[in-house]
Amino acid sequence: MADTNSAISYFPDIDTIKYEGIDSENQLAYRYYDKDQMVLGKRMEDHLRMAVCYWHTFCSDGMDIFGSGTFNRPWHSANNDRAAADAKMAAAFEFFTKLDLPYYCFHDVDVTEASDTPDELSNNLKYAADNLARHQEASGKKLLWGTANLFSHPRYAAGGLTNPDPQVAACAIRQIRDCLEVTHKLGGSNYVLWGGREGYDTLLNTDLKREQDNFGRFLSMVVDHKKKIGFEGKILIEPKPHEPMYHQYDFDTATIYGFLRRYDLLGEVHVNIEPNHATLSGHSFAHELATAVSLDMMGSIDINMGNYQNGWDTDQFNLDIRDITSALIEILPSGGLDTGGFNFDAKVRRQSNDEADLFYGHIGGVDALARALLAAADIIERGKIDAMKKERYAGWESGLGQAMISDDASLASIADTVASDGINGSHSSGKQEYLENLINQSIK
Ligand code: XLS
Ligand code: NI
Ligand code: NI
Repeated sequence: MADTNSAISYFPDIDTIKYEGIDSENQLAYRYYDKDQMVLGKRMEDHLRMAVCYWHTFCSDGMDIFGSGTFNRPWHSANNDRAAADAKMAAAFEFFTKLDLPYYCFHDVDVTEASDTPDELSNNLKYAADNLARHQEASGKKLLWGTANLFSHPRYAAGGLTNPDPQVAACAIRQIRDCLEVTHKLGGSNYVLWGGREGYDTLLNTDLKREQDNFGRFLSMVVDHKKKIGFEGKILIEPKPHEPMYHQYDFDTATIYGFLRRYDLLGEVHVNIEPNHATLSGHSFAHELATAVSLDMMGSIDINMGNYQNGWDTDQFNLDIRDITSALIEILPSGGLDTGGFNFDAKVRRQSNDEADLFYGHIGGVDALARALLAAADIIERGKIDAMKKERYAGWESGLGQAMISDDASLASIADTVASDGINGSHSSGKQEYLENLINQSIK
């Protein structure tokens, strides 16, 4: 059994990160994130519900496809055994505590030692879950979501739930069952499915209809199981258009809406949106959030950003305050994130091999979110964007607009109005530049 009160510190030179305000010169301090500050009637911490992810920060050794690891973390060891998993967990909870953020997220394989068989993974996950529960208890940290990794093991090369081989799909289902139950036991707020290999590399070997039908059927079973065990969190799908597969079925929020509708799962499954995945699918972060809100699908956010010059998932800490502000004004008016939160699905660069770099990365990401939250609140309180939108659509609230959307209206009745009333229509300004300026004015 792992000792959760271990005296070893993995970050001995770093104290708990505190709010010091914008004039601070301390690079290990927050300038904007003051967790108790009230914003739009809620504490900052409760608005943002920030989480640290296990995989990029504690599992990665900096390996990329051209070279091996560069990080040499003190909690890593050559063999991925139980002692290594225990050490990694101790480092992770020390880090969550020192950052003073409330949540974390994990994949089953992030928290367990290497497992050769599905059976071993189940047992190792049970052991890890007991340790996570003890760490949560000791630190007060909470689980934002758990997920099963159905993309790293070679058996999942052709997918998990959409695999052509039923035996592989059964292994995926077992992993999901186990991880969903562990997430429930740990009081998780959500359970995520990211279909990294649910898709195809070539249509020449792919039965698209069968794979999607299986995906829909098995996802319904996940929802049934969630209800059976009494898990009250949300089930979330994380859209991404491609990478690692050439095409992924969960392409974007709108595609997932069509899928859920087809398999009668609307209202049962929501989305976990990631800015870098949004841009890979040709959308902005704000577009994906606005779409999710309009379709009642909003779940949670994996906060990060891509590099504007290349076309892959670089998972950088999102420092683009304007981009985050534009996104936040899409979700705050409808009450914000509910069971969701902001999970830092972001990694430090391969050359950033000091443990302090992990802090710098997160501190930048936390402060960008806090600053954008303040800006978004200011925009909402000033009310000018909302007023402009209301005015723009005011015609639909009375007279002709109401008549056109009433049950008696038909194509012909509407068309005839134009001739009889001498309607000509007019073009009024969309005020785009005026609106864009308002965003910048609120960023302080
Ligand atoms: C990869 C995804 C992944 C999910 C969790 O691109 O973002 O990290 O969030 O499996
Ligand atoms: Ni993600
Ligand atoms: Ni990603």
